[in-house]
Amino acid sequence: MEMTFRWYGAKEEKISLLDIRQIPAVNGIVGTLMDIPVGEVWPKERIKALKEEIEAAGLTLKVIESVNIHDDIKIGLPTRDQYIENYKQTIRNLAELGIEVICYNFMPVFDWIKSDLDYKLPDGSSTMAFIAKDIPEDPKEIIRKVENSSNEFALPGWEPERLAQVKSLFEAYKDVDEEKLRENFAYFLKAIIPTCEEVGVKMAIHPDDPPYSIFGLPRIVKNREDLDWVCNVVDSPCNGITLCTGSIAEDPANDVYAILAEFCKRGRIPFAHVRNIKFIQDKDFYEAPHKSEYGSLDLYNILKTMYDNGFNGYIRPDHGRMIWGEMGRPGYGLYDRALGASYLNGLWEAIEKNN
Ligand code: DNO
Repeated sequence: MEMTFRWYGAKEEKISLLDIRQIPAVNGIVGTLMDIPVGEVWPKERIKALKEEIEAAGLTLKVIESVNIHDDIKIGLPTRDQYIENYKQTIRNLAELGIEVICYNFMPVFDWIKSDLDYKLPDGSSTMAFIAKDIPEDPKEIIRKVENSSNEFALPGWEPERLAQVKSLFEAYKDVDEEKLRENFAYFLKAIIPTCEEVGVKMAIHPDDPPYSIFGLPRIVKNREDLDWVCNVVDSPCNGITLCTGSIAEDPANDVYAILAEFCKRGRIPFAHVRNIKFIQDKDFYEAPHKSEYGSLDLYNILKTMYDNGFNGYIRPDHGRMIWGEMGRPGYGLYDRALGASYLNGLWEAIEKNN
């Protein structure tokens, strides 16, 4: 297991690499190039510069999150082949610079959806929440809501340029149902996984967040059966999963422990996002502090299941609350994620020593 921390890049962050270096036992950065438009090739020089900057701070860069997928690929337009070629070139460029894992998602239009980015907890901290009745009917409303509470940071998957086209995007997806989306996903995986095998990179699909349909958009990475489909459609260790405990568990019908056990055992989880959520009622929840007693998930059991089933990939603490007066990108402040990393590291040490 190697503990990592997501970092958006010097121009996009208040958090410095040195801040991260000072979190005990966090050695790796989960990096990105936020400014490269979706669909374009990530230039080698830019990846090299990012890697050098991170290494100069005494950290490593082995995981990228995310290389986003152009909508033409998800919709299945004729232009997809060029975007797929670009994606393959990005994979090659990343591999040349030592990247081992690429986290990505296959969700139409939105990356993740929450109703609240500033949900107040009784201790005065704030967190993100999903409360079904607060999700507006008009998807444009949710964009306005997110923009108003993002503390002026661009949020992953909510880049303003893309969202400006939200109406035409909905139009473009109107004939894409689950079956069609799955077909397009299979086409993409069949095209890129051979390149990953050639250069030694693992793709790691992030589950849908939330793992059920919203705004009538299709969802195809939402439960055990979907993950099984992904792993079988191209049966290769390079075709893996970013197991996000928070996202999978947002549907109470999903048994996150059984899913972790199965796919760790199958060697298909190179990367995990580990966070806790607390159900309020039905599927409504807020993102809780990592420690088990604050949420609905048992983080000890999560890590123990991973350990027992041979997990040896990268982990990151997932979203944290805003605490100690910090203002920043919702979910991605320094302090609560650092607490999360330390807690997860502590659990892991105990599990390891007990075995
Ligand atoms: C949210 C993240 C997601 C994730 C993407 C991967 O905070 O977990 O935005 O990075 O879905 O492509």
